[in-house]
Amino acid sequence: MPAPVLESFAAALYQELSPLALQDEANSWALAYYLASIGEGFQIVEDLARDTPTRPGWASLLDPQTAPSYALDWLGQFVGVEIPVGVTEQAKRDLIQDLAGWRRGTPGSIRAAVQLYLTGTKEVVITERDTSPYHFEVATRFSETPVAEWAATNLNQNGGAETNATGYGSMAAATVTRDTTVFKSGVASIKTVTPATSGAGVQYGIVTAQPVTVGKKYSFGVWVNAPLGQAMNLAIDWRTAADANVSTINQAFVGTGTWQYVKIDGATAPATSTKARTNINITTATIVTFYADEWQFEQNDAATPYVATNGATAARAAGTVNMLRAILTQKPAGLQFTYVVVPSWTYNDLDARAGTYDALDALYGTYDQMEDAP
Ligand SMILES: [Ca+2]
Repeated sequence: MPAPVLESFAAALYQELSPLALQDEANSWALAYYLASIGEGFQIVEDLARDTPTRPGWASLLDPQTAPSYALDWLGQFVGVEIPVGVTEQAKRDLIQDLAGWRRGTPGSIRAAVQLYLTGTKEVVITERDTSPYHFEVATRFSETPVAEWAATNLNQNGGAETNATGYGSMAAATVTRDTTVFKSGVASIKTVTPATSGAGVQYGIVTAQPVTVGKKYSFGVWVNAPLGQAMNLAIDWRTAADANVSTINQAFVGTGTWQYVKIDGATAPATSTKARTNINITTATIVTFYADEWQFEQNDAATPYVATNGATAARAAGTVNMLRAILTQKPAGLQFTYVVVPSWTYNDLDARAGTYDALDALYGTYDQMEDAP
């Protein structure tokens, strides 16, 4: 048996006990192994506390660039920096180094906290005193904000089929039932068994309408478990108030033999449409069984993560993953705020949200003036 490699604390202990170690090699290094296990608990303190040729003991722990990663959240407390969830190790080091906590309560610190989760140009617009002196609004762009942070309302009132199959209908004589043996989440999914008819499948929105507004963008996302290689189609079927078809958006996909997420992003509701059906169907003349779960139809530029429904529409507020918490840790005490994700920053886009931006209009005649404002 080889001798164990002793770290500094155990090695020092072994040195102290060397008179007892003469027979250690003949005894499979029993003493060395014993001291190695004792030393393990002390080694972490030894590493931090020991003087080095260039620095005194404990110095590395109190330096945000050299502190071990496990100590960063603790170190942040010395300068009032609350480390947000889910940021990289380097971002944590930089937050502490920048003394972000010393600027807490300022627009700059709120902006920086939000930007940790954005991509691209990471633009953040903060509108102070937007509805009262004690309220402000934080807005970020759709294109730079993770879709999980977007607000969403699932217009499919039975997206998970957790209680029944209400609202789902058959296309081309397929058999549509609720199934509790195969599901993506919860306890059930929607099971469809097709006849050998292309176009057979399942749809939602006949019994329980999914209302739409002309000109607005809608997205359809759903998890489907269909046989490997099966040619499938996803569709949004726009309907008039009298339930006549206006037009249909199709998106082909192929079954994978397991659960896969398929979607149609940002389709605009055409003129005369008042509601939409959402469909999943086969495009071959084959008898097929497939399942669907976490079915979501929403007014959004892109499909966002599932908002669970079970008998009624359900909504998720913007920023519930990370943004709201990030703003909470940085905002001035006593102030309230709203977080929104908006399409873009053209002045017309902002102006269209007149309820929020009336005050802005009064202050700044043009978008450029607003941009240049401090
Ligand atoms: Ca389910």
